[in-house]
Amino acid sequence: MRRMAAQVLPLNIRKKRFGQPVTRLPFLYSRTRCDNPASSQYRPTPLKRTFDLNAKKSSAETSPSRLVIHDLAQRNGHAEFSQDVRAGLTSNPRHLFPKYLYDELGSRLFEAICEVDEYYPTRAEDEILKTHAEEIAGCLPTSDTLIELGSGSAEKTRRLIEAFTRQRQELLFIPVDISPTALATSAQALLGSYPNLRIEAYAADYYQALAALPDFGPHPVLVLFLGSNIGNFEPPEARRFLHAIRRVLRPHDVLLLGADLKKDRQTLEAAYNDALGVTRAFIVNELARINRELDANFDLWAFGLRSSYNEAMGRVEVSLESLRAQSVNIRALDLTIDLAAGEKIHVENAYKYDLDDLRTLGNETGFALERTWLDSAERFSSNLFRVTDL
Ligand code: AVJ
Repeated sequence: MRRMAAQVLPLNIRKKRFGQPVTRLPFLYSRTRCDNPASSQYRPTPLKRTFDLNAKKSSAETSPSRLVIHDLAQRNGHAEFSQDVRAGLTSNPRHLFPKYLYDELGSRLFEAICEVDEYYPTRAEDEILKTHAEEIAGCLPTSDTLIELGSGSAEKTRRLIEAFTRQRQELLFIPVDISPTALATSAQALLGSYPNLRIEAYAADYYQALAALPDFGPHPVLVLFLGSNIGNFEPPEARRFLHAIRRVLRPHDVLLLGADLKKDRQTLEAAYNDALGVTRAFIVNELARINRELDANFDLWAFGLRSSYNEAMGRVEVSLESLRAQSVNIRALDLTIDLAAGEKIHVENAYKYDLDDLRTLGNETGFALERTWLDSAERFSSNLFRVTDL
């Protein structure tokens, strides 16, 4: 495919969050087009409620902006979703993909998960970053660029942004997330907090974003892959992904990888099956998304959440279980599926690591594990990897 041309559009954002007053902030929104004529028909429908693409010219168009959002997630997004849902629901055993959990509501539900008592990883990682941010920033004294893959709300990242901006004049933050609305919301909040921050955001899946990143400039960059997002990858896929990160890095660049640690079954299963049911809502939301976007009729009450730790595989397996025999129509796919009572749809794995696993993963992908920090309860790890020869 030919190089993509970025089109920068003026835009006003009107966000209504949880009934709060409407705020408006002009910024640059770059809808990246490719030269494929089919793509010009593409309308960024999921953004309609948040972005007004027909907004009158705003001052953001003429004044230099501190925020650019490249929206690559829209391209072919619908076709890919349809194909993945068809393939997953017709295979045996049935499955769905975790990346589709993160629509606008799904991203918010994940943030809610981070607040429940049982889900400890976010708090544990935040404790590490809070305690060691200065030290981490000190590992790259001349770096002025932070790249975050799967940034979400970027709340924990504030610890590092603060340490970096304390130690230097200006910082470029390059967040990548599958959810354009999560990006827009977090970017606005960050720009409001840090006057010497610039943001160049990518709404994209990880590989798309790695291929589209701008030139890094002369100074080292720090790539963040936090929250144990690595846990969603099957081990070969985790290696492929770290290798893909490694290939965009230069010898002086650094990777900080957050990984949840192997631990007792009870703690792990509770973390993925909270008593309030927030995790269930988060997972069932993928069925709601299929109902909405593919004109399906999943009965959301007819599914239970099953999260169990497979110790031999070192992963928490998260599935939905059909609570009765039922058939579901997915009209946009012209597909009917018959689910038996007790039949499961696998939605995600959350792999857990130990320090040997992490060292090995680095060695196999062109990284050397230089330092690991743990939270005080030793549940979670933040790992600093230096680039080595491939
Ligand atoms: C966002 C992939 C890190 O696996 O812990 C949380 C997703 N799923 N509860 C995780 C998730 C159910 C989360 N990651």
